Amino acid sequence: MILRSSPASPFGRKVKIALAVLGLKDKVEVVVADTNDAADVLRQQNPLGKIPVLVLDDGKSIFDSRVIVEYLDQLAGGGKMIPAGPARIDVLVQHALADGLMDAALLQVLEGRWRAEDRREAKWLAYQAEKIQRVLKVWALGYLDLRFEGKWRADHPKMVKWLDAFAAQNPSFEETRFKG
Ligand SMILES: N[C@@H](CCC(=O)N[C@@H](CS)C(=O)NCC(=O)O)C(=O)O
Repeated sequence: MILRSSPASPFGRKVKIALAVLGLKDKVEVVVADTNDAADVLRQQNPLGKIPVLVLDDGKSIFDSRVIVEYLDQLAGGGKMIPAGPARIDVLVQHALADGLMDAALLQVLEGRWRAEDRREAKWLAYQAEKIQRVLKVWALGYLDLRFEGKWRADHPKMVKWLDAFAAQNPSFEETRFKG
C-alpha cells in the first residue's frame, strides 16, 4: 500500500501513528504528495486533492484520514484502535474532535498562506481560534506545537503531562514529528 501524505500534515501524522500502533508500518510505503501541484497524481487518487490518501495494491484509494484509520484497524483484526460496542461512539467522537481541532488550526494557517496580509479576516481567525480554545479545555495535540509555537502549553499543564505520557508510550509520536 502507498500512503500519500506530507511530512507536516497532522492528518497524515495521525495515520502514520496508527500504522505504528497497529504494527502495519512495514506494509506501507509513504510517497510525499504536493497538494499545490496540479500535475501530482494525488488529484486523481483523491478528487478533493487532500492528503492523506491510502492507495491499496489494487489501486483503490481510501480517504479521508478517519476512514483510513478505520480501514487499518479492520486490517489489523478490528477493535484495536476503534473498539466495538458501547465505547465505539465515544472514541469516534474524540476522533471527530481531534480532526475538528486540526481543521480549525489548518484554516488559520491557510488564511495566512492564501490571503495577503491586508485581506486577512481577523474575525474569521478568531472564530477558528476559539474552537481550538474550547477543545483545549478537553485536550491538545502536536500540530499546535508545530504551527503555533507550543503556546497552548502554558495554560494547559495537565495536557502537557498527558501528551508527554502518550509520547513516552508511543515512539511513533516523536518519529512522525515534522522537523522541517
Ligand atoms: N478531513 C480530512 C482533512 C485533510 C486535510 O485537510 N489535509 C490537508 C493537509 S494537512 C490538505 O490536503 N489540504 C489541501 C487542500 O485542502 O486542498 C482528513 O481527515 O484527511
